Amino acid sequence: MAFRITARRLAARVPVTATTATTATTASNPASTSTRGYAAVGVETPAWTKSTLPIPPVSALNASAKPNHVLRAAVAATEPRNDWTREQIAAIYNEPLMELVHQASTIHRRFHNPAEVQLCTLMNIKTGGCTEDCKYCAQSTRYQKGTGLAAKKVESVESVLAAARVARDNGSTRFCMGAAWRDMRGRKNSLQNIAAMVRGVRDLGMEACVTLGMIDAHQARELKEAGLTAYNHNVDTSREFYPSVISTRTYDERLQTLGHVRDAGIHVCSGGILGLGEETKDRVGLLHTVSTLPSHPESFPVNALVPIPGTPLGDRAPLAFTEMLRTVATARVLMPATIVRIAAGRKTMAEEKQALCFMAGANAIFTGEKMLTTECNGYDEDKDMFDRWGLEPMRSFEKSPKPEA
Ligand code: SAM
Ligand code: DTB
Ligand code: SF4
Repeated sequence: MAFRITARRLAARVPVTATTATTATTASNPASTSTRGYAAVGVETPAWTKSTLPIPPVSALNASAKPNHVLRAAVAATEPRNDWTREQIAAIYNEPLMELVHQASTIHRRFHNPAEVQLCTLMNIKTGGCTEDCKYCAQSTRYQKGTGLAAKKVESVESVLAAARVARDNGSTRFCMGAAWRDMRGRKNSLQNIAAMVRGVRDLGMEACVTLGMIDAHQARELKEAGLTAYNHNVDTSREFYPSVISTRTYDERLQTLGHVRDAGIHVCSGGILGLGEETKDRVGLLHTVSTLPSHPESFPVNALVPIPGTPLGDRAPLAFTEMLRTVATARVLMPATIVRIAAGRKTMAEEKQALCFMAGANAIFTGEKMLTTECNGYDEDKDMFDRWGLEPMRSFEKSPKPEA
């Protein structure tokens, strides 16, 4: 099924004029029930416009509905800033949730087209056998006995490009290739193969992203030369909580890789994973790390833990959705120009919850058959959801221009 512009989407695009809004709110004037604006677009006048109840002025708003001063200043900002303090971030994160979502939505509409959501498809190009010990991950050899996941060889360039073509034909504009590696040391041949995959994906007119573990400055430059659009490397959580999740590489090593990616001129995709047993202060810490980088990541993925039986976090209870929503909304406020991506955990998220995330500023998803080892929301399921909510796929390179030749 192809993405299509439905009648409802077209109707939604016809703006209700200022005249309509004014006449609808002038209760003492009989002309206030004018149907001009609605009639003009062939839509029946909504009942609320016929109300004769007085509408209070903005100054009469309940004090609790007004955002705190940190959020108010953030809403008024005209460009991204990276001098946030943890206290400021906590003040935003802990704002009454409806107010936070409303303000995040306001910022979202200033920096992005709120109807557009980027579609990205993931492919696991090297499954399992990873030497790291990330406690959430299905692909670590440490938990292989419990997970039963067998390590596989690297996929061929041809099979990767065949999958990218399917993704493109289903509306995805970004293709992300993930490998279960700690780093790229001693993988010269693999890097050349991956460069060929990147070139092939770019030739299909798609943005290319890879996530291969740690890379050095030289490897980053090679990937840039191949035309790589973005590199995904998550800091995952706060600096303080990180050691209770991963012991085989440090937080600073992750930041070093992000520095190499940025220095090579590749877009940084770096986010986190929620529901690991962290506290609010750790989600605030995660947001602090990324929003105070020298420049904000172009993309911030928010993963909700998918508990994998056999891993140390395999039986963790799910995180409250409101924490996910707060994280998305706070990210939108702190990093207004960044693409905020709902990543792992969407498969079990009701459509209405996803819609709240889009409202709060999320504007990218992974779509297709699979994430890396777990299920993803399929193409058709997402197309139907987009139709129901008046969303449309973001065009390629609209937010991330094609790197120079
Ligand atoms: N090996 C590479 C690395 O660690 O950078 C790339 C792949 S790794 C799977 C990418 C990210 O996926 C992790 O940093 C984590 O945020 C997320 N992730 C992995 N397993 C997950 C799970 N079970 N639930 C939710 N997110 C997960
Ligand atoms: C990201 O932040 N999330 C994606 C992508 N970047 C590579 C990976 C999610 C993995 C979910 C668990 C799995 O499928 O194994
Ligand atoms: Fe390896 Fe990445 Fe999984 Fe960690 S998250 S075990 S580095 S594949």
